[in-house]
Amino acid sequence: DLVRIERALLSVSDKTGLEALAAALVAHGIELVSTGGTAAALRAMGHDVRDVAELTGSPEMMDGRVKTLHPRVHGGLLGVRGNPEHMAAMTAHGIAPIDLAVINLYPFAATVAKGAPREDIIENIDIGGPAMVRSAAKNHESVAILTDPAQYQGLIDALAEHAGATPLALRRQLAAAAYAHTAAYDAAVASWFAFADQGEAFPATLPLALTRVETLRYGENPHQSAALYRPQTGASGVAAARQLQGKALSYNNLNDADGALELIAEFRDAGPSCAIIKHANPCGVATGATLAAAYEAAFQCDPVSAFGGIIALNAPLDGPTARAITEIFTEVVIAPDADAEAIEIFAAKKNLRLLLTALPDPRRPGLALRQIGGGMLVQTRDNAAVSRTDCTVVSARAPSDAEWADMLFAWTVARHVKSNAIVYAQGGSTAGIGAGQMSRLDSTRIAAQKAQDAATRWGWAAPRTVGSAVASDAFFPFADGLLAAADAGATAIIQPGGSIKDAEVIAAANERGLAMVFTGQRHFRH
Ligand code: 93A
Repeated sequence: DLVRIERALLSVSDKTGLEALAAALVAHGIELVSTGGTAAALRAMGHDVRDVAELTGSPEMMDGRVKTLHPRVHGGLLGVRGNPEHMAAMTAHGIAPIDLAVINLYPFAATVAKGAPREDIIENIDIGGPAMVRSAAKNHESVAILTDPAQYQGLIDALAEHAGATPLALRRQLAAAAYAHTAAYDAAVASWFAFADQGEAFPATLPLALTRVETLRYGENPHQSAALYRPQTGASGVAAARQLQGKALSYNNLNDADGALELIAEFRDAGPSCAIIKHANPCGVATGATLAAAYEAAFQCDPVSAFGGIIALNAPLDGPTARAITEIFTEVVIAPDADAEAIEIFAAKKNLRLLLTALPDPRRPGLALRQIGGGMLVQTRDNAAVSRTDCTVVSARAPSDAEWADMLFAWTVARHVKSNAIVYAQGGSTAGIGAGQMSRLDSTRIAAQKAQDAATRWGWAAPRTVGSAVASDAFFPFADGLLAAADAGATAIIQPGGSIKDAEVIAAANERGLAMVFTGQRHFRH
């Protein structure tokens, strides 16, 4: 299964690594054939190269749109060696076998990413390159195909080991990579057409071009395996964060860090803020005069859950905050940046991962995908927000300014809590969070219980739910949840409204002297 390489066709936009590869090919006496730019680069390195135009007897034409689309190229790549008919056709039409193709494609994604005009983007759709990649890969029984400079060294080593030949196992592996490469390339093109050019929210076929970043130690559980993928360009968020220290991130770390970053991004324009996440739900969120104060306030909300949590910050991690964080065990800290003092403090905690990445725009558009049995559910991401002016006061008593601030803070956090979500907040900090219950009443009670636990733990005279505002991610279907919040000491309620029992719920609020506003917007999150 060894095939000796006699002739190689090189046509590469990215000339990285070309020099070492060409030198190895020439050293094995391999003939080089190339397209214009690649041939020029090889000649500049001092190599003899045949122009593809000479091989085809047809010049490169139409601004290079047609240069390798020719039977002498595709016949040389596709002809089955040892098949008498194929060999006869090759002889009859002057087709010489090509045993190695080195192709990398016009930089389509990079052209889109740099904001090039439409004509440039279209011109960077490579046609001849993918055709050759697919021809060579199909004929991997005889032909080797390289599509990425990262593969060059493997081929150089194989040629050295096998006296200028390639083994079948390598050719098969390269063929698999080649089709993955053209599939991702076409997905990027299709994606640009669908989303950018045609402005479609939901194209008939979903073009996904995701590249594996790394395999992870394991998945959600140790018996599951897992990997991280991200788009080829425009990578942002947790998948593109820079890890400064700590052991490798796990699947759950990445999932929680994502939730933490999305939540803290809501506080981009607020003062120093901190969110602590556990099992994809916040267990404490706060703003403060300093970042360390914000962390302390967030931690106080539910110190038991915060143990082993994921912390997101909206400002560069500083020394005092780093010192406070290292007092307990934390899995991951994610922040826009970190100063030298903080980095030094963290360095002593070998297992603590520190991730740095810019805060994303919480209002950005995008799609959210979820796998279900046999398919995918796709929706636009929940990028909505409400301000004071979007809300309608429905209670007899209007909220005070402090209550407005607490309500909007609680509402912002509630949108990042799994439904049914109930969040009590006071003075720029969560007082109690109830997440993921099947009954809204249970979430309301659990959040109040957490606040009571915190008060007991810290020796406070009363839980911070007393005098708080409470947010509910969806309407109260009955008055019972609202009454439970009132019993816990909440004085203001923010919720979407829209229940057929709204009148009953409003009457209960008025009876207990609560201020209540409707947002008109629901934020389920599952
Ligand atoms: O415009 S093309 O789609 N038409 C072709 O026939 C063709 N053949 C190779 N682009 C084509 N290529 C691409 O040219 C290769 O995929 C490679 O990216 C690039 C190399 O051109 P040069 O050697 O002139 O730099």
